[in-house]
Amino acid sequence: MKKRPFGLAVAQLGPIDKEESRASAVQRLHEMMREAASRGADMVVFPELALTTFFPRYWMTEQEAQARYFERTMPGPETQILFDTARELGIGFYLGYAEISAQGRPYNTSILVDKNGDIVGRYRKVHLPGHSDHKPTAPFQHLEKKYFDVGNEGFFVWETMQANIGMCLCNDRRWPETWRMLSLQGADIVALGYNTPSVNIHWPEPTHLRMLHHLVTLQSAAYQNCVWIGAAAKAGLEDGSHLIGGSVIVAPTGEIMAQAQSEDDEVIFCQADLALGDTFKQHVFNLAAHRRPEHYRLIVDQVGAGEPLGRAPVD
Ligand code: ING
Repeated sequence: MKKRPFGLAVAQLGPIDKEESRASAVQRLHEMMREAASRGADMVVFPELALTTFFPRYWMTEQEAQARYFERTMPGPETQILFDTARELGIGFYLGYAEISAQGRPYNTSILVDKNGDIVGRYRKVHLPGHSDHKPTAPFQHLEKKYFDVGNEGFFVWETMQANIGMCLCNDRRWPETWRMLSLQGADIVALGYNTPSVNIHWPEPTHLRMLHHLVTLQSAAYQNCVWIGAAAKAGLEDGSHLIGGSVIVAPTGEIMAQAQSEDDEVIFCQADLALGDTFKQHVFNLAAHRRPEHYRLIVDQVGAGEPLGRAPVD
């Protein structure tokens, strides 16, 4: 199988303090973009909501949130340097941020930028976790359902930088439907950023399960969909609330090829061969040869779990 080399980097961010400026956060991203390029990366994956602290942990009005934590233009004055540097160094990037759309709607968004510094794709988060009501007794909030609309554009794969690249965001990775939508479009690579609190505010879930579920989700998704995955955390203790690290690069075999060791700013890198996924796509996960959508109707037609449909055989 002819090799298809692709330098994949993931830039994990440590905490962004509530008072930290966008310019300061962008400077950290900029330094990691330079390091990724120096290690031969064709693309670097940045976290979800990478320009500010993870503000859905705070109760405020939508107006306050939008004034303080959202971007109305991309690139904007503070983020332009990332686009200029992408062009200067010939490296693409994935960036997560809070978007106010041209129609004035709020989304948890990521963009895919090519080596010319041009935005080739945009994704608006579909699976919004958490709640929209105030939970005053909780140690922190998780108000993505309050501050963001459900993404209105769906899941796509873009052909760019000699690869088919798909995007998702954080909670999306927990839903198999996300990955199948991307593998059905021939994805070679899926980029995603995440902010995953280590403490569950809904029940006393052992914290070690956060990392287990994060890794097992990505490793099975990579294998079952024959994709390389670059997953970038915003990590560490942000304003007293802990976010897991565990940024990883996962191969289509399901093997972890690189993993962050810290909960700070850290670049990980893998000289990937996109052809590794091709072998699995042609054999064990040849979708055209093996899938039987006529037996999967419930997956699309039904939202929540219903009653068992099994009946005794009649013949
Ligand atoms: N954060 C978390 C995530 O899905 C979460 C929220 C954690 C939901 C653990 C369920 C279980 O990783 C975001 N931003 O989606």
